[in-house]
Amino acid sequence: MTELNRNKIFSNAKQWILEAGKIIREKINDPLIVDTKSNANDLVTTMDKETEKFFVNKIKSEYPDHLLLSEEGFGDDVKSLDGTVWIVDPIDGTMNFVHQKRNFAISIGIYHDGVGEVGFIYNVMDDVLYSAIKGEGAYKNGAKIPNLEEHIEFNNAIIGLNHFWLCENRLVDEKVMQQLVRTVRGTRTYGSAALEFAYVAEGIIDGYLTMRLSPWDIAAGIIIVNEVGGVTTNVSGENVNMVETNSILVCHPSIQETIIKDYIVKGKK
Ligand code: 2AM
Ligand code: CA
Ligand code: CA
Ligand code: CA
Repeated sequence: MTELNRNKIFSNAKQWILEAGKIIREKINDPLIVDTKSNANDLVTTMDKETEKFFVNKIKSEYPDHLLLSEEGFGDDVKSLDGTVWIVDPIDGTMNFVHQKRNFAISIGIYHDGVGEVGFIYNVMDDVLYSAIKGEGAYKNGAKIPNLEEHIEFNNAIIGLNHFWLCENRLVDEKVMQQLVRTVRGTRTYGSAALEFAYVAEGIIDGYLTMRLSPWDIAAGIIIVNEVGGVTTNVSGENVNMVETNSILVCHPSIQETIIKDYIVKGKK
């Protein structure tokens, strides 16, 4: 991708994401139709679908040869990252959107031949836009986010994770994960994977651990976190596959090995 193309894509995507966010804010108190997907707590609303269609229309009219991988099914059937692919989550944190009317984000990651080139995570209600262009650093509302600290101690870390790790589960012995929770300084559950990535990039949490995410949950976050020196793998330490679901560990590099070896591998079922 040439620098000229990339900069144009960045400015278009930025304009569209801000526009979509403004529409959501204006309609935040309008009546919603809430449906469920894979289970009773897996929600989708008219706003998720309308916002996704907004991006499909913008992207397809400006870039007819680009592909779109998106959650609600209005994009393309994307099987590989050949060419330019926009990976879009119109509302990440739909449960927060429905129950809290805040703490949700629009996430867009733009990949060219498998390489993450441009990423945006937009905290819609707070009007905070995280962005990155590969190799050019990460930004929060236009201000450069500093690189992660050189070294952190695991005992001083704040880790994002949800209760599923602490309940009986198929992946890891919950007793071992309870030990992780007791060892670190604190844990947080924000309910938006994209925002958890943004918070790792900002350094306000030091890691985020989750069992199963889709490409649209992580596509932008990986690009943004990478720019400040954070690392993303699955929970076994392997590279993520951007056209499949993955477990995810995104964190400061100095705690990655501890989390994988002393907890995930040790507690593996
Ligand atoms: P979503 O709101 O776009 O569905 C919630 O803990 C986080 O996990 C959100 O980022 C949510 O994205 C994501 N997630 C991924 N798969 C999910 C599922 N099946 N049900 C609920 N949330 C899911
Ligand atoms: Ca969803
Ligand atoms: Ca999501
Ligand atoms: Ca979503």
